[in-house]
Amino acid sequence: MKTETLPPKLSPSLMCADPFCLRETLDEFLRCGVEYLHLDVMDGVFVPNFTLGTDLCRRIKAYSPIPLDLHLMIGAPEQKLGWFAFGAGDIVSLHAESTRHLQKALAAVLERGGLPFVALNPATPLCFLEPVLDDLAGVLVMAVNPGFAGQKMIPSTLRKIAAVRALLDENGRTDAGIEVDGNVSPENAKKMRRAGADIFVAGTASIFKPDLPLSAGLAGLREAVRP
Ligand code: S6P
Ligand code: MG
Repeated sequence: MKTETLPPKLSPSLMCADPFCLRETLDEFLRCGVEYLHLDVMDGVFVPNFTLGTDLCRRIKAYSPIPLDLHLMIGAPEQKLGWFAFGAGDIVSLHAESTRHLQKALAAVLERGGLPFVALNPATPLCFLEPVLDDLAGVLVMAVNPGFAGQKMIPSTLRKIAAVRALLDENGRTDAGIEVDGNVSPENAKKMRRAGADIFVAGTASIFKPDLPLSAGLAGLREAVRP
């Protein structure tokens, strides 16, 4: 099995950031060279929480040159893509469980220059990926049930990452990325990297910790996933 082929990238989760310091936080992420900004959008129906809204996502897109990593945890996302500001090079993750029109939704992201990723909840099997292997730019493997920060990694996640990597590689999609979200501590990230993940969502398990400078948290996570 081919793993660790794509370079590792970090995607800090802004739902974990202090909203009163958002500008300073975004500036610091730029200085630290993070590759993506992970924006969690929840609608209170697909997942039991509300987080970042469309206006805030638009303001962040307008302010920061860092590519977005939009994680849409909303019902029928294909009807709502127009509400979001994204463009060339931005990841847009759509949950396979959230739409009856996954292929159509992925195609709509690609049409706007975005990178369409398919997100899978922990209990969602890989067979959901098979019909859309040609339509996706990557897969977002959830290591926790989405809705909240600060949860524990579900151990089967590591097997799932490896299985997704194998499925992609066997189908000629060595170019497609694997992002992992939820409890990406430096210790877990090392194992996730070995299993084949290449984009790591940084939340409370790694960089948003009391008394830890963001730069130190990012450096620790980067070291953990170093090729
Ligand atoms: C959770 C959401 C995530 C969290 C992130 C938090 O539903 O999709 O992106 O913000 O997982 O990270 P941590 O390190 O607190 O688990
Ligand atoms: Mg997320």
